[in-house]
Amino acid sequence: MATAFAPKALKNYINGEWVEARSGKAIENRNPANRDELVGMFPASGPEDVAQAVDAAKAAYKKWRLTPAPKRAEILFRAAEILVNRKEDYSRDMTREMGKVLAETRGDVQEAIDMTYLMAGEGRRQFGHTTPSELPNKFAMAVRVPVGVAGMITPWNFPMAIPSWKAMPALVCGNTVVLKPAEDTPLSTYNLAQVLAEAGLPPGVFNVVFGDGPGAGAPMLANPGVDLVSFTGSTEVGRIVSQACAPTFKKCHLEMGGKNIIIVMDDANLDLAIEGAVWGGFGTTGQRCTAASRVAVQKGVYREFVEKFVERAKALKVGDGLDPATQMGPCINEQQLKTVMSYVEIGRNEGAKLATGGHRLEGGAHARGWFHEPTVFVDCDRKMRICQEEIFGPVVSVIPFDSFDDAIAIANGVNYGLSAAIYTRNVNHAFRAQRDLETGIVYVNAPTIGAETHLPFGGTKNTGNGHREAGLAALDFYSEWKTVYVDYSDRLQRAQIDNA
Ligand code: UN1
Repeated sequence: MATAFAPKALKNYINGEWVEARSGKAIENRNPANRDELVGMFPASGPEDVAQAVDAAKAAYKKWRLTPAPKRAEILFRAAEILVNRKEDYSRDMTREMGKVLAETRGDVQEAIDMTYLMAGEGRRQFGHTTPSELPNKFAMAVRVPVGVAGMITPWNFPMAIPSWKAMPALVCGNTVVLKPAEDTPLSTYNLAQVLAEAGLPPGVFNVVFGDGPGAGAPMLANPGVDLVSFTGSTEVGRIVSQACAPTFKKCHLEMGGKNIIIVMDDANLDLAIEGAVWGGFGTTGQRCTAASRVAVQKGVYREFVEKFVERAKALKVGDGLDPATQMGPCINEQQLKTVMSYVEIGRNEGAKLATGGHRLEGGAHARGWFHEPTVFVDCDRKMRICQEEIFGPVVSVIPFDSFDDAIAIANGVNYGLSAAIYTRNVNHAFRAQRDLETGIVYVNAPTIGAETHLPFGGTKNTGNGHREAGLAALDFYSEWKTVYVDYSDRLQRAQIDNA
């Protein structure tokens, strides 16, 4: 398990070169399972570094937009192959900096591979429309064109997958990129930049600026050279991003919080539902925007569900994600752990019944990490804060319900709308649920996590602002439509007027 690992000193990647931040200051990247382990140091960038990266991206855009899409795609194809070869190393790096178990970091790198291959394929598609003109001897079509310089701000929970969801479609559509990854997980983005450089991406097409939100994120949002912004993170920061994009009318994609639910009907395969609730609630330590932090269970099976689910949660082995026996890793940092602990307090105070967990794990193998017990509240009321607010940690609230309609009302009674799931063997309920759940993603007989890269990903209400990433939907965000009319009649033809 223990491989030799030397802390890495990372640099920004600007215009095809690895460069220090102007400030000369560095930020520590520490292992959340063992804060004594320094994973590396990365630059604390500021407005000047960001401006340099945006200028490089702007200059590179001139050529990159004219590079044929199939040729851009060939570089992505090579990048995907390199990622395949380095999957194991990059997964280990990711577990060290982010904490989730190795099986999951392998999944994260795999998601990046999937997205890179998918978008490599889109190099030979990016279909537009041709349509008859209303006038004779006139041709009409709509083609996709790139938007320009794309600014990206990415979170720590999917440190390679999410940068890939954003960068790959942006690049294949002909945009150039400036990416600022989360402070907690710079190494995985560094690895991705390394891969893109080796795959042969021209200088300036993909740039990485490390740093924190105020130092490096804010100047990116304010920079008039940035044409488009894609952000994944909290709803609070998403609002700031949206406002910062408004003055210069940047095209803005926001992927924010969730309060996802699993509905378990009386007729469900109960063992399957329990398995799904454990994975959906405690996978990635509950630190997914798709995490199942609410489970609503119909009264006929409520007791049995609670008993078995609590038992399973209690038995989860929490520890260092590099240990193959570990089932759940730490919280990402001290602040996140404190948030989890404060929600445990909130749940207690509002009268939810704590069935298991509720404490920070300390001592022994947990002494130097940000570990928290898998925690289950039962007999919850739908209006409680623990049933309404995103916790982003290993806390699941179980809510009893009477009827199908009741379950849908509970599901929809939150301000978020990312993912929802129903376990039932009744096909009518399954179809009504997929129609009536107000979320961007619905699962039938599967938990709320586990979206695949070739389908649209995103949510409604306070989760998103109407855009989707992944799948073909990503092309819609990273390109604009240009409508082209070619009149070959050799005379003036007036649309709507020469109508006879
Ligand atoms: C996220 O939590 O921000 O569907 C993304 C899933 C993963 C992606 C989650 N494929 O859970």
